[in-house]
Amino acid sequence: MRYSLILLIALGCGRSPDLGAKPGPSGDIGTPTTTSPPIESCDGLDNDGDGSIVEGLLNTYYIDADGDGAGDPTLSVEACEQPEGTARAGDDCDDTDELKWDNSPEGCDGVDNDCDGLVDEDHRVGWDLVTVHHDGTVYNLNMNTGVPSRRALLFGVENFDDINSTDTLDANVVMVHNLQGILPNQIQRLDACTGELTSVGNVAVTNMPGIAFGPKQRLYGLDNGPDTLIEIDTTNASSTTVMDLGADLLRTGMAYDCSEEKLWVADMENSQVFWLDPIAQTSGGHVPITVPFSSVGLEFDNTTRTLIASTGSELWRIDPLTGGSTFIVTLQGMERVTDLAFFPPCP
Ligand SMILES: [Ca+2]
Ligand SMILES: [Ca+2]
Ligand SMILES: [Ca+2]
Ligand SMILES: [Ca+2]
Repeated sequence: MRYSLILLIALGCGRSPDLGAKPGPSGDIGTPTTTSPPIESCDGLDNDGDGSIVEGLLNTYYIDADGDGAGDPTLSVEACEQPEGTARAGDDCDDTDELKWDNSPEGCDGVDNDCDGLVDEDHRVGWDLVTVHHDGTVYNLNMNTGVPSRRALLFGVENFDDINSTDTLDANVVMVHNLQGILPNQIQRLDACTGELTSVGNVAVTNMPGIAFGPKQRLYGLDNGPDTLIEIDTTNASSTTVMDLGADLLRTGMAYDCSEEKLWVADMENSQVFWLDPIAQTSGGHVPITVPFSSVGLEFDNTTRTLIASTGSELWRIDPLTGGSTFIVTLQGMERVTDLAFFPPCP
């Protein structure tokens, strides 16, 4: 018995609670001891002592000579930090031109911004060909079938019957010109998706058979009384004379070629098209056309660099350089389409 008691004391009472585990440096049980190697940093020193100063830390940067934020893919440097005059990506298809880089949006500026060989080709691609009609409806016009589809019903002004010209600058700036009514030669702002018209003011002209946004996003109109081009203030419809047209005009349409910065005029009475440069105040390019107009709507199609004209009941395409005119389609159920413009699609 005496020996058994000694054994029980040895097994049950002499045991240390930490038997078999060595405390780590922090005092935690079971935590192994570790030592981090020195980390190489971009400080010009060989931090990890392997004989190399900056291994694994260099980035590639591309020379950006034209400062457009896109680098020349053929000229790169390796550095820890981005040097001045470089870009992170080598995606500049022309590092001598700050208006060009890979996949740049193709702005209408006469420049091939994305270097694909085509100038301003995407300008207004996907937009709808629209007429703001005297029956109080905004229609999309299908150029393949000639079938109009209702886009919006006009509201906000009393008289839609003499709407005769329309143009759009972007999704939020659309101007409509009303020939007569309570306020003749009224300029209205149109919400092109809801159809709401808001009056801007009355232009002090004899008669205005065409408006178009031109260079520097300014709104221009034709005054067929004195036969002049005028500039219209889009906030209050006040106007100033820009230049004489040098032709006796009556029924006309006007449209803007933003690549060449020219306003094109289709002149029904004299069966011709010609261009106006409102900045240089010059005109030219008069060529005869054979389009059977009864009224004139006009828009410029940048993709084909041709004019699209409505005669009242048909759509025609005009090569403005030669005057060559081709029939496109009959507008189904429509007889007095007097205005054409590309509008952005509605959401
Ligand atoms: Ca560049
Ligand atoms: Ca560039
Ligand atoms: Ca292009
Ligand atoms: Ca362009």
